[in-house]
Amino acid sequence: TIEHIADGATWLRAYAEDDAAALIEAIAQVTAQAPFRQMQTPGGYTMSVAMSNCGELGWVTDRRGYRYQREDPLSQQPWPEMPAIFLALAERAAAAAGFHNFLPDACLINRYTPGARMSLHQDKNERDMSQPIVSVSLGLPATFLFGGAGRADKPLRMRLESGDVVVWGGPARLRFHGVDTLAQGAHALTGDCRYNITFRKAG
Ligand code: MD5
Ligand code: FE
Repeated sequence: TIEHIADGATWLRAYAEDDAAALIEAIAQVTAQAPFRQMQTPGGYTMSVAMSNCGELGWVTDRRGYRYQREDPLSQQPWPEMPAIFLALAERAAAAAGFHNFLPDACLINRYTPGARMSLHQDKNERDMSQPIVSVSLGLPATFLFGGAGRADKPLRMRLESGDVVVWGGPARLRFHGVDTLAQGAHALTGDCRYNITFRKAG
C-alpha cells in the first residue's frame, strides 16, 4: 500500500518484504569489507547506532565534522560498490513515489541494537535537496519520529517494520526526524537488530 503521510513523504508499507533476505545478505557482504563502526560526533559523543556505507560516497562523522567522503576512514580504501539489488530497489521505490530517474551515489547502512537511538536532526550534508532520500527498514520494528520544519515541532510517531520503505522528498526532505530507543526483540531475519538503509544523491 502507498500512503502519503505528508507533503513529499511516501510510506510504502512492506515494499521490500520479498527482497528482505537478499538485502540482509548484501549488508553482510558490504560490511565484511567495510565493518560497522560507532562514529564520533563533532561534539565528542559516540553514536549508539553503528554505521557503514557503500557506493561512491559514504557519510562519516568524527571530531572534524559531518561529511561525505570517497574512502572508508578505517581502511583508506573506497567504500564497497552498491549491490545491484540495492540500486534496483532504490530506483523502483523512488519512482513509485513519483521521483523518476533517481540515481543514488551514497548508501548509508545503520544498525540499531536494543538501546540505540538517533536524536532529532535534519539531513543537510547532501548537495541537491531536490533529490529524495529513500529509506528501507529491516529487522526489528522501530518508532520513527517524524518532526516538522523546526526542532521544537512535536514529532509524529510512526512504527516502521521490516520491509517498509519511506521516500522523503520535496518539503519532507528537510524535516527534523529521529528514531526512538530500540526495544529488545528477536526478528527471524536479523536477530536482535534493526537495519536502516538510506539511499541518497550526495554529490
Ligand atoms: C533511520 N536514518 O531510520 C533513518 C532513516 C539518517 C536517518 O535519519 O540520517 O541516517 S532516514 C529518515 C529521513 C531522511 C530524510 C528526511 C526525513 C527522514 N524526514 O523528513 O523525516 O535510521
Ligand atoms: Fe536522518
